[in-house]
Amino acid sequence: MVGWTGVFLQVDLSNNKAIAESYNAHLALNFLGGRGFAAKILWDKLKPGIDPLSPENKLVFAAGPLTGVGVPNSGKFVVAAKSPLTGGYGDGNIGSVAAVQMRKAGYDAVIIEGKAKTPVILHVKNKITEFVDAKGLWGLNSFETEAQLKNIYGRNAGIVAIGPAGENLVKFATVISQEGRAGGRPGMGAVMGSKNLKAVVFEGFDVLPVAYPKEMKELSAAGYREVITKPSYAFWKKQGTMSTIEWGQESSALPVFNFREAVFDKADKIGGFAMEKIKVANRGCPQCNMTCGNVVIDSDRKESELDYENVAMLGSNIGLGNLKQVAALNRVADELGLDTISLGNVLGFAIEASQKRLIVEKFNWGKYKETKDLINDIAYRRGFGDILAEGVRTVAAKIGHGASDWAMHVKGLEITAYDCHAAPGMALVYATSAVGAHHKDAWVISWEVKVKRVSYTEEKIDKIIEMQRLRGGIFESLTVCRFPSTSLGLEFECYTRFLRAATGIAFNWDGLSGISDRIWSLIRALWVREYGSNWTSQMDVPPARWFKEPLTEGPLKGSKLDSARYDAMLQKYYKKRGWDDRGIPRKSTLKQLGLDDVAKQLNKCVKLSE
Ligand code: PTT
Ligand code: SF4
Repeated sequence: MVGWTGVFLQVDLSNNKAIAESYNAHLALNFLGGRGFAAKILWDKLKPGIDPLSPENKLVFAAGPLTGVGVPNSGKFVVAAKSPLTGGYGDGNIGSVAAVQMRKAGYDAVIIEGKAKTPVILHVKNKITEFVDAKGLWGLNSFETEAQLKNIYGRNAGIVAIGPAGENLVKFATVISQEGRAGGRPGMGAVMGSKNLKAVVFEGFDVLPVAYPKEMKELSAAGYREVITKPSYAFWKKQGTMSTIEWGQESSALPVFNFREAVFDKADKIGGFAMEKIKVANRGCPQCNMTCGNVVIDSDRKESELDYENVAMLGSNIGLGNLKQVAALNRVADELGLDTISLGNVLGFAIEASQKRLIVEKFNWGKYKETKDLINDIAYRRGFGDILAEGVRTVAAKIGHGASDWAMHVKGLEITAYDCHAAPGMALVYATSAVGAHHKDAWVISWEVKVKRVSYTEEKIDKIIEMQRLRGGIFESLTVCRFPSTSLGLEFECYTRFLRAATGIAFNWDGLSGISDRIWSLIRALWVREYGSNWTSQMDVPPARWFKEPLTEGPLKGSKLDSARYDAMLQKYYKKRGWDDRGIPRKSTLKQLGLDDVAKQLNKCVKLSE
């Protein structure tokens, strides 16, 4: 087997044990890497029904056959576990030198279980794994932690760390690297914290073996060259994802006032062009010449790295129209290790609840200082912040009075920054994403606004499935950044050529989509195994707000989703996926995907349809 290291590192923090374990080619060929490996590992090794914050949960860092071999934008890996926020499968994709170094240390994945007695750093240096005392680092923010670890292990060490939010088990704490890379929205930082694991440091010195080294070098060089020649490259380098603010405003798709509206009167103040005026540098993942992280100087005169999601969720969604202040909130979230998307949601929810006088605390739209204080309260679990740290699903259930209607989440994971009052396709994307509401698997909305926007057509469902195959399955498992392909138009065939040079195997679209479908249904099986008889098709329905409360502003004023048409679209989606009317994979589908054992096991939790 060439192209994969063929080895996982199994770590038990309770007993300070680390064992390298070989895996077979069957696993690589059927699950590829990254998300595919994470899902298979969790299916095989995770005991169903465990508390996600208990030592029994498994935290998986998994890379793919293209990670670190020189392919453009391939310095990424997946971090996965059972999510404390959703109770189902959780993962995120993070760009970091750590991804490259983990592979060079000889591992395609590291699987961490147990709980250290006192805070530790896991240090993986080729074949040697150390458990290093981290008492002196516990309590530091993620930037300080990484800086101290770089002083010890050197500038080339790959580091992923948590901040105080992860230590305090905030359910949407994320994992941070390189002062602005963040991954694992569904609480992967809290899972690290629950294990007393402050950081993982990777150092690797192996040359990664590939099947055709010369071809790989040439293809990679050509890939980098091609990216630069793409027509939108120059603009991308200026704005990265930030131009989506202007697009969102024009398209009535911005999240505004807790997703109540979709246009923001101060959009131009927080958009891509406003950002350009305060931008000082580009930053990014390793092995990338697109470097989409926009570094700006914030209102605290510190550097902050901006992407669309951060700005929309900490800007328009909470009514804040001052970009430097938005950047300062973003910087604080990075330091504390809070996911900015879920954070923007809980903040918006808290402000709305306060305005509706459902809580005694006083919060207001667009107030920088009080919002910053509340963010700190969430990370340190003080006062009302302690309740918000549980995520909007739980807070809404506590508050009652119909608050669940405007708690903007799917399956407990807060919605990312696209309003769907007038975008049924995107609503279906959120509802059926692998981890809860996330756009990563299928950003269909930019296509949707161009084609019969407020329609519930079969064409939309097909487009979503095609996108989920490419992004949610293939790119997440390879593991490479999707932006060269989805934002600049690098052809899909490049990836089959990279894969052949890495592994010697001639994968094509059909083969790769088959793998992707296998991973997709396996992840669904993981969810169903956790929820058992509580699983219903209601799990795949977006928040009631979009169905009940039409937009009151902007060109699409009056728009809202239609419940009956949405349900019909969802059922058609299930059918195309080979799932039954509850959204559970059929026995025949699992068998056809080579998941016979999964079918047998799952049938013990819920009766599977034939
Ligand atoms: C991702 C989610 C996103 S998606 C953003 S901005 W985006 C937010 N970024 C955060 C941040 O920053 N700080 C913070 N404290 N929390 C944050 N939460 C949010 O996390 C990121 C890029 C981006 S920027 C996107 S779309 C693409 N996502 C990819 C993906 O998912 N898969 C893939 N194969 N390639 C991708 N390329 C792009 O990567 P989650 P990163 Mg992230 C400051 O992890 O959990 O999936 O949430 O990885 O290295 O930071 O790159 O407009
Ligand atoms: Fe990372 Fe952005 Fe480059 Fe993708 S385009 S690899 S997210 S820096």
